[in-house]
Amino acid sequence: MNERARSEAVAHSSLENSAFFMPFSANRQFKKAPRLFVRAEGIHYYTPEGRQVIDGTSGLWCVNAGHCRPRIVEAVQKQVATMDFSPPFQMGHPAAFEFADRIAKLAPKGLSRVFFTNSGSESVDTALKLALAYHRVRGEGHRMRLIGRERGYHGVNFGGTAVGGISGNRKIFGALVAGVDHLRHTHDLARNAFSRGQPRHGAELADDLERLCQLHDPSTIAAVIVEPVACSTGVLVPPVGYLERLREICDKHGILLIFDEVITAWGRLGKPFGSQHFGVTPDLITTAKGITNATVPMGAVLMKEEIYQAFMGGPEGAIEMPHGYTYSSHPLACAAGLATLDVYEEEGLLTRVGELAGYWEEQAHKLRDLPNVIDIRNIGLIAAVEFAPRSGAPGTRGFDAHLNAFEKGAYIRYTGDIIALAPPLIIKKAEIDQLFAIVREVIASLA
Ligand code: PXG
Ligand code: PLP
Repeated sequence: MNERARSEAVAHSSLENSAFFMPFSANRQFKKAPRLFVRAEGIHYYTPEGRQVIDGTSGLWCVNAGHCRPRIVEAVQKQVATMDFSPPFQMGHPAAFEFADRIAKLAPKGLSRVFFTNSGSESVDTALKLALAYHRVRGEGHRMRLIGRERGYHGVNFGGTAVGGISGNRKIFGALVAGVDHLRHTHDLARNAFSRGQPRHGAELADDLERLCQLHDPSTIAAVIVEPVACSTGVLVPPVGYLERLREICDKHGILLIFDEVITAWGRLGKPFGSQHFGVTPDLITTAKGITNATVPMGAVLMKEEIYQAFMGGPEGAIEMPHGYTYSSHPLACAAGLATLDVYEEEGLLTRVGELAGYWEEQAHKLRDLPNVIDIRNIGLIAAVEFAPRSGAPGTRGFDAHLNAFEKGAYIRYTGDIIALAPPLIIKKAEIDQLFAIVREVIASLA
C-alpha cells in the first residue's frame, strides 16, 4: 500500500479500537471523532479530505521554518541513505561536532558547550543531572535541591515532572523526585491583564527564591529551572525585571540558573535564544523542537564553559559524564539540524520576528472587544487569549475553540480556557490576518 492509500484507509476506517495509546489526549473522545493530518507544506496542514488548515501553533511550537522545507528533507534523505546510525558513546561522526559548534556560535556568550538529547524532556533531565554533578565534582555535593516554578512545564520525565508545576501532570505519579520545591508563578490578571509584551507588575515574585533559600538554606540548592516564557501553561510572559532578579539571587547564593528554552529558542522571540531577547544569561539552557525544525527528534543542553571544564579534571582516559542516550547526536537529527540552521540563516528567520512582532501584537489585541475574553498576552511571535470559564465547566471554552478553529481551517492549541498561537516564523502579514480572522470568528461564536 502506498502512503496515500494507507492514510486514506486509516482515515476512513474506525479508530475506535485502535491499539494506539495517544499521548496527552482524550483517547476515547478522539477515537470516536478523529482529527487527522496527512500532509504538510509551509504554514499549512492538509486533512485526509484535502482540506487546508493553517498551522497556528507550528505543530507543537516546533516547526519554526514551516513544513517540509526541501533543503531539510533532502539533507535527511541523503543522510539516511549514507549512514543510518553511528554509536555516540566512545565513537563519533563529523556532523555531530559541526552541529554542536554551530549551535555554540549562536548561543548567548559563554554558553560554549553542547550535550545532545532527543527531546525537551530529556534535555531537562540531563540539565538537572548536570547541575547536581557539577556541584558534586566541585566538592559541593550538599547542593541537592532543585527548584522549579508553579505552572512550569519541563517535559514528562521524572526530573522534569518533579520540577514542573502543573498539578494535573504531577498528581498521579507518586512522590517523583525528593528535594524539589517551587517558586510561585507570575500570572496576575488583576494587575497585568491585556499587557503588551512583558507585564509591568511582578518582578518582586522572584524574591520567592530568597524565601526558599531561607527555608532550606541556600547551600542545599543546586539549581533553579524556569521557562523564560511559560508557554504550555498558557503563555505567561515574565514581568519586567523578574528574570534579572532571579539571576541576581542565583549569583548571590551560588545556585545554577537553568532556562528551559525548548520553545523560546530558535527565533520565536526574534533572537536565536530567548535569553538574548531578555538580556539575561543563564548557566544552562535546555532546548529541543525548533533545533531540527522538528523534522527528526532532537534536543540539546547548552552550558557555560566553566560547567564543562569542571568535569574535565580527572584522568584523561576516564568518562567524565556517565550520561547519554543511544540516540544522542543521531546522524539523521544532526543532518536535519545543520540544514535547519542553513534555512534559518539564509532566510533570516532567527531575527525575522523582530520585524513581525509589532504587527502580530496589534492584530492579537484587536480581539479584545469579543465576548468572554478576559486577557490577551503576547511576546515575539506568540499570543494567548484567556477566556472566562463557563460556570461549572472550566476548560470547555478552550476545547471548543480548538475544535471550532479546526473546522474553520486553523490548528490552534488550548490549555484550560486559554488558546495559544505561535505560527511558523515564515508567516506573511496577510496570513497573520487570515489566522486572526478565523480566531475572531471562533471566539465570536463561542457560547
Ligand atoms: N520544556 C518546555 C519548556 C517545553 O515547552 C518540554 C520541556 C518537553 O519537550 P518534549 O520534546 O519532551 O515534549 C516542552 C514541550 C503545548 C505543548 O501545547 C508544549 C510542549 C509539548 C507538547 C505540547 O503547550 N512543550
Ligand atoms: N533500557 C535498556 C534495557 C537499554 O538497554 C537501554 C539502552 O541501551 C535503555 C533502556 C536506554 O535507552 P536510550 O539510550 O534509547 O534512552
